Amino acid sequence: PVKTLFKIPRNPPPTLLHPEKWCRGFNHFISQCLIKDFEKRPSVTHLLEHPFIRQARGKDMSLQKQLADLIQAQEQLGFVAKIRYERIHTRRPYRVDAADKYSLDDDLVNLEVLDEDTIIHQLQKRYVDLQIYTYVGDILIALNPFQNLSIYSPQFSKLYHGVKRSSNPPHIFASADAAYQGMVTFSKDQCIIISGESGAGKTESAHLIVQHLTFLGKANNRALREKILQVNPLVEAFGNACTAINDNSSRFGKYLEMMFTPTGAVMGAKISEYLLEKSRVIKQAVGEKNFHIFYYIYAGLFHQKKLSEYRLPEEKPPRYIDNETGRVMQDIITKDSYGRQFEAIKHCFRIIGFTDEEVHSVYKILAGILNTGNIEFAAISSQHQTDKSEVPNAEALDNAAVLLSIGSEELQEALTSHCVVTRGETIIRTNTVDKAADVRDAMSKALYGRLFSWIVNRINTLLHNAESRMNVGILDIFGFENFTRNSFEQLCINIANEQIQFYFNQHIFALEQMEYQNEGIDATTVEYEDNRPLLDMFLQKPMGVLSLLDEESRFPQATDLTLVDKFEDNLRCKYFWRPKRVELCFGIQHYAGKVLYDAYGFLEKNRDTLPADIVVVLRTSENKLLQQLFSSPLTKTGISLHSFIDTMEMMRHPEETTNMKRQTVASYFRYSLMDLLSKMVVGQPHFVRCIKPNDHREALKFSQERVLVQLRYTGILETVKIRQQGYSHRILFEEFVKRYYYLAFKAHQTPLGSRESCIAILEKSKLDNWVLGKTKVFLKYYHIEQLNLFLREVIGRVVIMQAYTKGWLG
Ligand code: AD9
Ligand code: MG
Repeated sequence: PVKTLFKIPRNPPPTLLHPEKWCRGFNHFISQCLIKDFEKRPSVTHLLEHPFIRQARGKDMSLQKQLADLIQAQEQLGFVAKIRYERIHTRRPYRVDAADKYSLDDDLVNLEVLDEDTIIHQLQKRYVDLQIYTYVGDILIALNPFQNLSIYSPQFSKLYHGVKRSSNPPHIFASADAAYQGMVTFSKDQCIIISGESGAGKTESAHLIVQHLTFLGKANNRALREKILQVNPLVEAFGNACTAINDNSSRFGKYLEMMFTPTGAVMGAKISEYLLEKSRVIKQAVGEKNFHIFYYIYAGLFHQKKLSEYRLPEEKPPRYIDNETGRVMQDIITKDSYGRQFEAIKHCFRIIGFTDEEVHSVYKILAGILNTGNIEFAAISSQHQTDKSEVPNAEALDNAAVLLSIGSEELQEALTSHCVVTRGETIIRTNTVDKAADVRDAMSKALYGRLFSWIVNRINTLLHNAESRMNVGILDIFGFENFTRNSFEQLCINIANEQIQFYFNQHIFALEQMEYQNEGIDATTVEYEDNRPLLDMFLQKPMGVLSLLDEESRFPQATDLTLVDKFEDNLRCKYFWRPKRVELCFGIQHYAGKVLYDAYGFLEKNRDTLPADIVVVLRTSENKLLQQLFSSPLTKTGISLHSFIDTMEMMRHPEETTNMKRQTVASYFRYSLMDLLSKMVVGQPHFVRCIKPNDHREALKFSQERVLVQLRYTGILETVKIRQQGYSHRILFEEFVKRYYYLAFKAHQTPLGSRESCIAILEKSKLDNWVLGKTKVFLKYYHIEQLNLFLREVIGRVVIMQAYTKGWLG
């Protein structure tokens, strides 16, 4: 049972929520010092002993009164949050004297027995107690609760703001806070890498991190805060979809950088998107759906009776969104959630700053894509020509053309025929029915892919701020996937995950152990599963999977079968195998498990060709946005690399735009991976490992088997070992002294950046378990936290003293 410690006002005055306002008239820094101090030790007696207050009490009664109010309000708020936390989150009774509520089992590193069994039991015990977060040193494990927990309110953001990590139970806010504090304290970019399989909770975690970071860097700009909070919902409406595993599965990789001033005020944001699964636009597996936005817009317009305005049929939803005939319409009529989402998306567009004209163009293009999908083809057979096709349903063609603001005859022409230039002569060839359908679908995919990139780039332009100096990047990519049928998209997704795992290994194991050796430090070597050979198998040139795929894509005669033969001949390693009797199948032993791929359509998907005839027609569009999507020049206007490559290719080989020399998806993908890595390596990494406790999306259900598999492949056991034995922070002597000399030396002293100065600082701070190498100080993850707290206290004291001498306190 939870005891209510304070009477909580039923309608707390609004000032209660704004600590800065209680101490209006005080120096901001001083009030922040007091608040921080209080948060560290929520006790009135302790706070009254603060040197600042002790002096103020003797001086000024009104000041004293204000302070008393501040303390009381702060105390109520703090305790209210903590009581709620106890009740909701930990179900432990709250102890009044618990200044330090850290419990040993919050961090797996504290376990004495280190084996899989113990770790699993520990996580299970916590999970059923609704403690979904657990630390492994500085890494956070997040188990998907599959239910809404009330632990993400602003009170919780406050609770986790700038305090020692051990003051509270583990939480995603604490990880966000660590990144933020790291950025502000050391003026260094940070990067939070969220990994885990599909449906494990990466995207939710990313939202929560953005929420907490906007809270921390709120500055005075509420409008900007609002804008940043709308970015994720907007981008996800276009980039997420319902899959067999997750109703809100990310079908693209996202790296969101939040930009800050040197003092930590949020200034803007920037998104980079990776490899949108465009093929979903034209076809979805059984039980899966198209991108959310199509349903939102169709339902929204249906309820507003505006379908006809966008030339969308009312009786039967377009083919692209109704793969299980009838289901969609039933959902739209019986549930209104899609319609509500449509309103929410409209709101996102408006808040972020898209103009009405832009939004209208976006809707028109979306409706245009849906109509394009309805265009059918039939063979015209005459005596001489059997491979010609025509469009029997002219209405769909006209609708698409009107919505895309292009001529319907030109569109039909571009779909049913193509130009070939040979020896300076242009010849028109007709398309078969199948070919015309392929061209149609290629056009829809290109339209959607470019629209998506344009939206992302437009957001970046609207939220860009040239003054920002530092950033915290948040990586949320599509998780590892293993379906009954796995295609080209799954291969790319899984390679991306392989790369993230490699990055994790490098950071946690490889670099760490190399550094011990170089610095002559005796630390036990921890064995871990290195996925480098596997990554090489995918990425190396010229014999890696992606290179072989590209090579085969260049042969006009190649088929998916010759591709698998080529893999079999060249990939001679234990990670690749080819099952007997299933021709187009091949298997790969990924770090996260075995996956069987079906190579059907690999070559076509990799070529991803968009005939020049279609580009030419789309460029004639009277819709300005559409024109922009298909024309050069690029980047600044926000056109994606895809469009850039098309343009370059067209300029270089006007006669061969449909041939296979153009950029393939595999090479673009390789480029994206490199780009992503280059962004990640500049920042200080923080890792969040999401784990899916069961495959049925059920709350409180913990499948030991499923969790064990994930613990194994993510190397959690090894991580616990290395975090227990190792030193996660390694700082050059000189840098260490520069950062922390305040802790042992006077402000006017200039100690040498030497071994001796480091020892003086470490001894003065009364830390133990640290080690000195040849050139660096080796610290455990908790040392840094301790040192930073000491530093903040010392600096706080200095500032307060200065405040007195300058008479800021009236
Ligand atoms: V995928 O690789 O994009 O297919 P994610 O991103 O790992 O996957 P996601 O964040 O979308 O998974 O989580 C899946 C579902 O789990 C969500 O839709 C929520 O219903 C649920 N979830 C995840 N985390 C939380 C949480 N902290 N609180 C409540 C959660 N529900
Ligand atoms: Mg996701």
